Amino acid sequence: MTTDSPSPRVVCLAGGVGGARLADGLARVLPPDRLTIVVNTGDDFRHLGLTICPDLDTVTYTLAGVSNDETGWGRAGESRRALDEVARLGGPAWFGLGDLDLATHLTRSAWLDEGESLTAVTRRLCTGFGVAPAVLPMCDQPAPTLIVTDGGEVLPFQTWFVRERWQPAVRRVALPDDARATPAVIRALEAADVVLIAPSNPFVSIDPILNVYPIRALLEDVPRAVVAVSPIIAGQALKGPAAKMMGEMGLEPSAAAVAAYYGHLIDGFVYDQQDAGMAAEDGLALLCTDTIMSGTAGRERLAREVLGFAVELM
Ligand code: FO1
Repeated sequence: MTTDSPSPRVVCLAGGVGGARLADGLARVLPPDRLTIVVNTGDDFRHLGLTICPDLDTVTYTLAGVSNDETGWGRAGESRRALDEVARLGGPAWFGLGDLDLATHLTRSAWLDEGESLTAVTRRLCTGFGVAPAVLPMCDQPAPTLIVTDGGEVLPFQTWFVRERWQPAVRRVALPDDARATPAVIRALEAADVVLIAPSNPFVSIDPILNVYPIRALLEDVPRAVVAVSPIIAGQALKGPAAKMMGEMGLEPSAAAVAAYYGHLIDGFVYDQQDAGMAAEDGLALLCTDTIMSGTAGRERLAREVLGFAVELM
């Protein structure tokens, strides 16, 4: 951002590793009071008696600089002594919980059990990790994403994603119809100059956020720049099942199809240089650049470019 104009108020909708990395880039270029990250909680589940919030933790750990760079989720320098013992005892060990990560789930679960909201607990955890921007769960109530497979089976998200290694073909994603945004999320969106949709999976990371009433309406109705970054590069997702899901749900796995999927919700679309020349709907502003965030410098570079592009659309 330039020194003579104030930074825009930015809300970033994020889920998964791509979302956390763009959020980290934004945190490096914006003052903390100008950035709010609204995070998907559709992946949350109860496991081993604990409340696990994978996307909130991925964002928190990434912004704190303590995430596992190889997997993108979990902690760097992690050990698995507790999980090995769960396995030895015959307990459910299919979800990879490290010892340090378990400390987060134990603490969160204890505070939730005391009656605190997920928003309040997330704020306390962020303070503990030294994360300054606001990291907000999309809602405080459970809002689980379900996967309806091609065979008609209905699987909880983590069962499909981790236990089944996202192999069962997806017929559709089922989202709850009673999820309500928190006052903190509504306030942030009402005040935002720019809303960025991170390069996260549109169906299982972004749609669960847009599905929370009234988030989609706030993006549609209030005049502000809404810009999405493509999670698809040259027909592939850098990580995860987005491209595979698109094929299974009858969509062409391409950046153009992602732009068309977001449709009139977005004013601008950022896509990778490997897809140079992509065609899009008339009226949609396009930015073609290197969207691969290599290291922290890559995250910061993309964040600056996306913000510069979005500010022009305000
Ligand atoms: N993803 C996996 O593919 N395998 C795992 O064992 C796994 C464990 C895990 C533990 C904590 C956490 O915060 C995230 C974890 N993830 C794991 C990622 C998680 O499933 C996310 O929901 C996905 O990355 C989708 O965003």
